Amino acid sequence: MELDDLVVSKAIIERFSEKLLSYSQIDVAIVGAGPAGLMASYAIAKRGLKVAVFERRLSVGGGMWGGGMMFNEIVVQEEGKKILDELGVTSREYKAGYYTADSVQTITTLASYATKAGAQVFNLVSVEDIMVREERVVGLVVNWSAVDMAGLHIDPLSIKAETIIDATGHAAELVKILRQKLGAKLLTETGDIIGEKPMWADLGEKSIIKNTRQVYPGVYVVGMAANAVFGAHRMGPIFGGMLLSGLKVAELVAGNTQTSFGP
Ligand code: 48F
Repeated sequence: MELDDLVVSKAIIERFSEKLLSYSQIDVAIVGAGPAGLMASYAIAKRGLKVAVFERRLSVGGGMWGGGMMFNEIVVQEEGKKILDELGVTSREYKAGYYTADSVQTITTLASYATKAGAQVFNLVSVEDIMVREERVVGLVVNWSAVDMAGLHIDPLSIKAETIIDATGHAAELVKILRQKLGAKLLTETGDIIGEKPMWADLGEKSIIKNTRQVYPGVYVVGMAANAVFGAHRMGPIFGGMLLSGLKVAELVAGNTQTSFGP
């Protein structure tokens, strides 16, 4: 059979358009495909909700690829190791209570589980705004990252979602937009973004579960964004908290119904 270049192009255009249309109105929209966003998308998809992840970069995985200072190993504690075991990621004990794993294997496994469970990742897409109705966030405003990078004056498109999750890491970009554009009073102690505290792995990891919660009607925070918004410590290249935070937000938005791990 002779391959037709035009068929290849049309296949891509049609199939991508189908995906985008199908995910233009969804149950849950996650901003950021770092470890927390990916874990959340997997656990939410497993619970049967329609979920998409919008990721600015070409690749998923956020800050996990580079481990610590470009040494591509991550550390997890006991609770994190349990999740890695369930996902089938190889880990090794370093000292009692500390385990290491290859960051590339961890991300690729997480991404594989998430997408096979039905989470749809839209990479190369930046979330630049929120869509609101009265006092509730009802969707996201998205554009190609390339448009932003090139400084082109091109209007975005909108995605409607019942629930939005800010998984943008240290920057907590979505919640920042909420504050700046809507002047929204957040469900934090001060009503504002409290801001991330310096490195303290133990406290950072412990507080992230408590901080993974609703921050405004329809909007949740997960991963490092949760600690940044609620004013807790950063934790550096220990990643158990990111995975646990992803599972927690899935329980909050989709109920505690997941029975097992698996694609
Ligand atoms: O930064 P990131 O990995 O966040 P995370 O999942 O994990 C934090 C750790 O990597 C590390 C740490 C570990 O202990 O402290 O920092 O909480 O992933 C965030 C992702 O969100 C994307 C960004 O490119 C990255 O892949 N992102 C950020 N802002 C936007 C966005 C945006 N406006 N639109 C789309 N994607």
